[in-house]
Amino acid sequence: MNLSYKKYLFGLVVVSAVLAAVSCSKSDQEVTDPAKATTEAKAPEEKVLNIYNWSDYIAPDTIANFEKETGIKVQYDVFDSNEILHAKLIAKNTGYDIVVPTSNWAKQQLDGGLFQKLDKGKLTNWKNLDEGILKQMAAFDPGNQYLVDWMWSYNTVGINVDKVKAALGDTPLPENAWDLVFNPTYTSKLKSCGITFLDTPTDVFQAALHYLGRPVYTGTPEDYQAAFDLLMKVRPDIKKFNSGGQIDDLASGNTCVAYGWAGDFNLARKRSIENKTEQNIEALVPKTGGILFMDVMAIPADAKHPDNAHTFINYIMRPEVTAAITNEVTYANPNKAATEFVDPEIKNNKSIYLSDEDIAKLVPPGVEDAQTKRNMTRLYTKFKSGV
Ligand code: N2P
Repeated sequence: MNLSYKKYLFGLVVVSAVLAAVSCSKSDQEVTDPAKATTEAKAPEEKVLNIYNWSDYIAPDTIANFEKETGIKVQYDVFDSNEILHAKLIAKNTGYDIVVPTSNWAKQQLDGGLFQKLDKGKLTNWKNLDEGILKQMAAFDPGNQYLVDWMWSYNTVGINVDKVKAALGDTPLPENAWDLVFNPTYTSKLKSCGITFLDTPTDVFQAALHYLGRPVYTGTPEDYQAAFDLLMKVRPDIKKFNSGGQIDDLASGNTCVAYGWAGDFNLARKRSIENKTEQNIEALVPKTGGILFMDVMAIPADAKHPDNAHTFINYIMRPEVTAAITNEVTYANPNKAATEFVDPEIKNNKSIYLSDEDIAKLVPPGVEDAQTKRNMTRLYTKFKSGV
């Protein structure tokens, strides 16, 4: 073998070793850091993330910890109605990178092309999610391609136990908790200590339809008319329509009965204890079932920071991060790995983490079409004005 051939062979070995090292480090990168691999092709995103979520729905350090860890600056805005979020989404250019609609709205938005598909390769914590919840979500997000649950709960009746007992006098609490907001025998007595309803057509009609034993999401115009007639009977007894404000109204003793979200009723209970207002608040679990909902994270189609959005969603799917939110806001999360980090008091609260029997009774998430939603809004406006 002459020297130059030896040199040539040596060169070949060096070149292939370098090539192997390069291709190995590239494939390592693809496996461990897919986000980097995809961003390589485009200009890196500015370190900004705009989030639009429900009020009272996050732990005090969730955002601060994320910012510290990633250097991404978060603008976090809140709403308390799906109608408000929906109006922004259909007008486009919301400026948001993550929004959190409820299941019965998300499907319509998804079908309308308002969201972008998740890049599951970037969501390495996906494995922590509860299979049962993913299956429920597949009913409105086939294949779980667009949405990740933030928290879940159910619509029900919340009461201030002592005030309600006092207002009812000799009349015992009803077997069916829904009677407290839909049966004039009870509402006429409870109006003295203050009844509030959520201020949103969909949730109000869902409950009225459920109380009447009619289809909650797929009713005919005749079903909605019957629900309207029922609502009008209790209308004179309703003090106030508000959604986000129910927590403080209950915690301060301003109201004694509310139709709303179980999670918020438990939060009102917690807030009353923290603020020492001594109101005994309870989320009731109706015998005929509550109405299950999921509030889901989605990335708008025109989001400017989708990579940062994925980083945030993946962060939320960490067991400790989502458990801290549950511990703060008393809503159940969709993360099976998080349960061990949830405070025992919350884990054992049967109106937050429902028994299997009570879960089976919940009305599963569904979707009303746009026409039905318009009809509800028309009837709801009449109901609210009371004429
Ligand atoms: C949280 C409100 C949850 C909203 N405070 C229900 N979709």
